[in-house]
Amino acid sequence: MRAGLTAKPKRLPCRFFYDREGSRFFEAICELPEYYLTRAELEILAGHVAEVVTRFPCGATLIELGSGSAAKTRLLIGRFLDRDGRLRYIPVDISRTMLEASARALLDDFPRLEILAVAGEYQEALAHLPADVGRPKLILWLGSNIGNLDRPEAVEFLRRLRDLTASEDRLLVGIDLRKDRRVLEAAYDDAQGVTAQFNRNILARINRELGGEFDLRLFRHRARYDADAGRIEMYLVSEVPQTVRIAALDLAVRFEDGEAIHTENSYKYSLAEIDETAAAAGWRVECQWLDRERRFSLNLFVTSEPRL
Ligand code: AVJ
Repeated sequence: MRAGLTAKPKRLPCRFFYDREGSRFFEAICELPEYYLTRAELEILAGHVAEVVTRFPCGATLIELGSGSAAKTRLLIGRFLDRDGRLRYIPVDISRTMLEASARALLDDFPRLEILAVAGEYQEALAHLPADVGRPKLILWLGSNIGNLDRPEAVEFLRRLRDLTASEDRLLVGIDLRKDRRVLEAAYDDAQGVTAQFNRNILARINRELGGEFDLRLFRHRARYDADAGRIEMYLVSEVPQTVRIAALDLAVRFEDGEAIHTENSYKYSLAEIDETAAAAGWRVECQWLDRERRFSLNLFVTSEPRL
């Protein structure tokens, strides 16, 4: 937080959005009429779970990066359990509270599911996966969570995943597509102001956890689409000149009138960019499905090179 707030221009890492409150706001975003991503991905998944599951023999392990409430994952879990009678599920999420709640809810509904939950950031969590993770593996990276990485970072992370996988494994990645600016900007600046609350929660969290004195009313939510970069950028813009104290950091942060904190990037891909990104990281797009309105893609990646 200190590094970001003393940087020029100011920025905060988007992973800090997801405390208990932030995770709730995000769940609410997923229900918004403007936020088409979740519904589009669910539509695709519902149409193709069987196709995904048939590629795996009995006894597969499901690993999910950024599992959140795991609402969409239920389709896959249900299908695997119907067929195999058992399944090992390893959800990884930065929000411990969300992870615990979703694991409990899943066990209530699927008593034969075996869950090993890992709370942490992706990179860290991957290092903590048990050495005997079952084979074959299906790794899920849904919801366009890839969008928070810049393009070189996305390649680098996909390469790390590739290094963990064998030829019988698969990676199922949900990726939001480039599209009309109006559709994108509405999805990240909804009429009810839920995304604005989600964005401001990062300041509320500094207040709660670090003794910050941010007045949330003095920061405006801003979302803009940079069509060249293919990314939505979110900011919190100071509406007045002000100085904000943060006790635990022993820091006073000065804001000029209209000065912004960059809080999130959400990258969008063309179909060609998906192919290029996969290829650059040692994957091949085995299957690709779009929703009816062609707003979102679900991609089944398989390794393109034999492992050394
Ligand atoms: C969780 C990163 C996929 O970028 O669409 C939603 C986060 N931010 N609305 C996204 C988010 C504002 C979301 N991801």
